[in-house]
Amino acid sequence: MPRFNRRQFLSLSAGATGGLLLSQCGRDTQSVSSAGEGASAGSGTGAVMQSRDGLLRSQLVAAQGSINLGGQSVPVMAYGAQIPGPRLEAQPGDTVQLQLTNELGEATNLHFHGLHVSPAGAADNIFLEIPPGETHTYDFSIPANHPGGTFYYHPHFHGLVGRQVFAGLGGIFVVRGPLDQVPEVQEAREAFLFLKDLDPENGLGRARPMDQMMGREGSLITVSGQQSPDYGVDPGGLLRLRLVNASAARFYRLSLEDHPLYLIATDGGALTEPVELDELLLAPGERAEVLVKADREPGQYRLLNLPYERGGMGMMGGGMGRGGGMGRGGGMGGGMGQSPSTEPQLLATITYSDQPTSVPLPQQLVPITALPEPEQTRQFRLHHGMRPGQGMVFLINDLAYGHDRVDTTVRLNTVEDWELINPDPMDHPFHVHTNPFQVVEQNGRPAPYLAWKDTVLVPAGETVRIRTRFDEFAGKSLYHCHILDHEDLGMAGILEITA
Ligand SMILES: [Cu+2]
Repeated sequence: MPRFNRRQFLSLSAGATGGLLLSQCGRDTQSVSSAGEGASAGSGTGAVMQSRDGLLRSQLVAAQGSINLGGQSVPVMAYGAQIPGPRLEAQPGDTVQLQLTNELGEATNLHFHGLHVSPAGAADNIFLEIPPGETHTYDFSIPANHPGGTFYYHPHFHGLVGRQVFAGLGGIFVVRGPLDQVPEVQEAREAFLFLKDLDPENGLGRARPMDQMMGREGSLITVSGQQSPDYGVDPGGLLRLRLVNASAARFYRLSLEDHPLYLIATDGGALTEPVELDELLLAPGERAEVLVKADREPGQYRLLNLPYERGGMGMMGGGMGRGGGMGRGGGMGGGMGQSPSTEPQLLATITYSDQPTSVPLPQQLVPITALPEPEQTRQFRLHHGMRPGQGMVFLINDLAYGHDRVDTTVRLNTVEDWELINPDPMDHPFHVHTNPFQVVEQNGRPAPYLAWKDTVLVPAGETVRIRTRFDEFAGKSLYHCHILDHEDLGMAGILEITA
């Protein structure tokens, strides 16, 4: 007897309501509908492209346009004329053939953020340049032992990364895996929350000096292309939120009214068991999956973005860290940084349905093995400065990014510890391509649980130690700050993995 499959139904309804759509009528005056304002099913909003018979074959067009959001026309760049771009879904072992056509009027390329695939050739090669008007086909294999998880594709052409991501380019890349087979997780409703701020005034403009210092933030926050969307949950049931911080610089400190969040996956996939949290901080580039247990009074609850102070420039060159007079969350602004919102912001609502069910929280998820002791330890200092003739620069170990310079050479199949040291008065989220890592300790405190990450927040004045194995793929790769204006201004280094 066919069994009613709630997840299938939900993916259809999410497809009908998710995503902002740039319509194709007219070239420069593309009229656009936000999905929440009546885009109809089948219009292409919230498109999902899934692999079939081991092959994910798809096309993406990157183009400029505008969307109508909250009564305002917002200039954007988008994949497939929608924000977020189409969701790509594959399985471990699949081949990906993705044709990217660049209609942006400037160079671009693609990065498959978090995927453990080759950094070379036609794979996750961020050194490729796709000139305007040209098409390139990405073609790579996802290893058969690749973990499942919520990954993220976005442009990565150095110098334009912040601008293009800020303008709206990005999408979710899901690899299905063992976490999807955990019975309680399977029973949960599934929702994708692509957190992206947009800027009606300067969405496609040049970065202003303040934007360069702190990274660009837009005043309009969208969740999967909508403003404060609503997600349903059945009383007694579970809701699985797959969260992606797709913003170029904005942080999200998430909290759900009257409900804890049960963390079940981080950037690189499943945890061993759920971790109960009151709130969850997601820096740019980070992803997480949480379960919400609908065991409160039926009603509507707000998913909030709580205030968070990520530092600022302080007195130029003053180098004041936390506690050095620039209180965090103490109501003082960040010096020359952006003054953070002091009020919680509404991101979404979660509403109980009238169809009670009973799904317990899972006890066990997918086991994680700790990496062995490192063969080598390196240090990376993340900081900024002024350079004559260049102005503001962002540096790693005193060097700004050099396209022709290899900064760090490692050997394939070795384990290393990297000490990420942030003497700056502002936070820097650190991202490494190609191989995930485990956080070992933060400021000398051991990490509270084992987890796979590819982006880790290094708060102002703190040190974070990560451990990684350079596994399977040789070639040139990258590490960098995921405040993307910092990356474009130099806070990036080339990693060469030698066989
Ligand atoms: Cu940074």
